Amino acid sequence: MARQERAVRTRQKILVSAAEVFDEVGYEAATITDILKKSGMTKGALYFHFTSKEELAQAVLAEQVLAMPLVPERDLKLQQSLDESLLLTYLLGRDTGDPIVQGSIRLTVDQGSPRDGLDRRVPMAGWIQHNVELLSEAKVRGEIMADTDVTRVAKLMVGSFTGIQVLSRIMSDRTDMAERVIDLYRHVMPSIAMPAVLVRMDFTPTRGPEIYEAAMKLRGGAELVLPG
Ligand code: XVR
Repeated sequence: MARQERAVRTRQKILVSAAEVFDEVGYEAATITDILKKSGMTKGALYFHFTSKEELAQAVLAEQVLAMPLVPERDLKLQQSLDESLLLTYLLGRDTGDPIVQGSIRLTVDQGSPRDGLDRRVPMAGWIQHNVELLSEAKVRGEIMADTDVTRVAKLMVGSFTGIQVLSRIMSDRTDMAERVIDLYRHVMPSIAMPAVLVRMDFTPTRGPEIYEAAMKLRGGAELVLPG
């Protein structure tokens, strides 16, 4: 295996282990020793890629938006947004979860100590930007009302998703999260979508696994596939 490919795999493995530890115990309580143990890597390998716990956490935060697989393109960009929310919900599920997404989201919402040095704006800014792009495309296509301020709606969606996620984790260990997400879309879409678009939208809350399968198929050849 090429040296560079091996380095990429090692780095990824360390990141996944770090995300798992952050998800289990939170940033403060996590130690490099735990992360090392979980990854099965040598101290040298870890310190070659990351020099501190803070750097590891910041890298996990940076991966959050990237860790989301692309969902299949939909005729309606508003439907695509809903699909993404159901996919993210699926990736946060106890049995279906993605360690990077889960660990990274815990790092984002855990307030931490004021001087822990983590910049939690990185993933949030990424999500807001992503929503601005998707909603702008929806606007160009005439899916949403012309007077809609897409930046404000983008922030509303990211903030609401985060709130629902926290609530659902507390109240039901996220088992009711898909339902909460659908409630959000059922209430926000009528205030931004053109009526003819609204009636075409699918608000079924149980589509997460199906969207995930479709996203994995898409990923197939396109992405960097690591052997072994
Ligand atoms: O932006 C998002 C979607 O487009 C739906 C609106 C999800 C934003 C997720 C934000 C993340 C940070 C904390 O979730 C948290 O709970 C997919």
